[in-house]
Amino acid sequence: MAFPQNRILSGIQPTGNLHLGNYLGAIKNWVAMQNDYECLFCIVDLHAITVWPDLGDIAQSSREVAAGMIASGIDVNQSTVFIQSHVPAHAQLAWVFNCVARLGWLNRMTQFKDKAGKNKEKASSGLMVYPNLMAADILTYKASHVPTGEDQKQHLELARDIAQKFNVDTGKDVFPLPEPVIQGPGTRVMSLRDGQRKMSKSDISDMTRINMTDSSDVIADKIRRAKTDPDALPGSKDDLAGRPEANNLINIYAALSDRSVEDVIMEFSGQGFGALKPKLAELAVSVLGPIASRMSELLADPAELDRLLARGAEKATSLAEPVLAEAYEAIGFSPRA
Ligand code: AQP
Repeated sequence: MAFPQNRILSGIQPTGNLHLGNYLGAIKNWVAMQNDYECLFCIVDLHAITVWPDLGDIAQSSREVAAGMIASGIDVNQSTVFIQSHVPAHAQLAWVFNCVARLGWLNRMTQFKDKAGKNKEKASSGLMVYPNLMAADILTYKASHVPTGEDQKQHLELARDIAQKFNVDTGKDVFPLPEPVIQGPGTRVMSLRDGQRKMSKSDISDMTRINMTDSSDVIADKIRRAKTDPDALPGSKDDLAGRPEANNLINIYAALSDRSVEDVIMEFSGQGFGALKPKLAELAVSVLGPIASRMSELLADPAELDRLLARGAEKATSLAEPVLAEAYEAIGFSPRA
């Protein structure tokens, strides 16, 4: 059977506040991809429990992620938006992949080492096998492409290794080898308090990130108080080396305004952060303000959001179940009468 040529799967964890990094690094690109690809966007709640027992309100966060996607321009009539746990094939195929992937492969995953930290023995086994579930997310739809930030490149490689090993071991060409779609500028948004750390939902300090639901005043305040350095803004990209906070603010400006970093550097060259910050705040409010208002309208009707997500899950299930059945058959499981 021919594999889909233009199918994208991407996901986002319902682990807390959606932020500017999620918007610029993922959602904004997804909106743009809708016309070129058949898109499946998954709210990966099964991944969110790998940090057990710090669970939070997963159901509410899932609705917020759905609202954030729709408010940003994901069209649920064109793309499939759904919650991972609503489509059992993800977990079922992940089990198969737990048996396909070798422990040595998982031991090389740098994200596990980062997330587990020094206390590896206390990390959940789910955190260790998380990349197998990610492989299942992708391969259960035979996705041809996966939008991939730097931090997920290694996991996509692993998904390809799993697909290949499954096909070779069973002698059946069940899974494609998905390709990365590397994203443009703004891919990596850093913390407003430390330009060397990623802006993150789970950072304990809210001042490190701009949440997609922040009010205009809060956005302006966070940008005003963002960490900077004492020098004037440089005249070339090379001069941003060793200046992570300046680099971050200029990158954010460029990504929000759809301009090149060089162009933004030209505009602010020789000026202080006092010139950049108010303009950046104004820009961020002009982009995120309408999204935040639409999100709050959507969140005011949770039943309607749940209905949209159920429809997405139905569509996703109809694609995933035949692939799971094909994989089971290739393994040689007894067919269900
Ligand atoms: N700071 C970021 N810059 C650019 N892109 C980012 N993404 C996340 N943070 C940034 C992208 O958003 C998508 C969804 O990410 P995720 O929620 O599945 O997990 P994450 O990458 O682990 O995001 P967080 O915010 O750091 O979550 P927590 O704190 O729960 O671990 C992905 O495409 C990701 O690249």
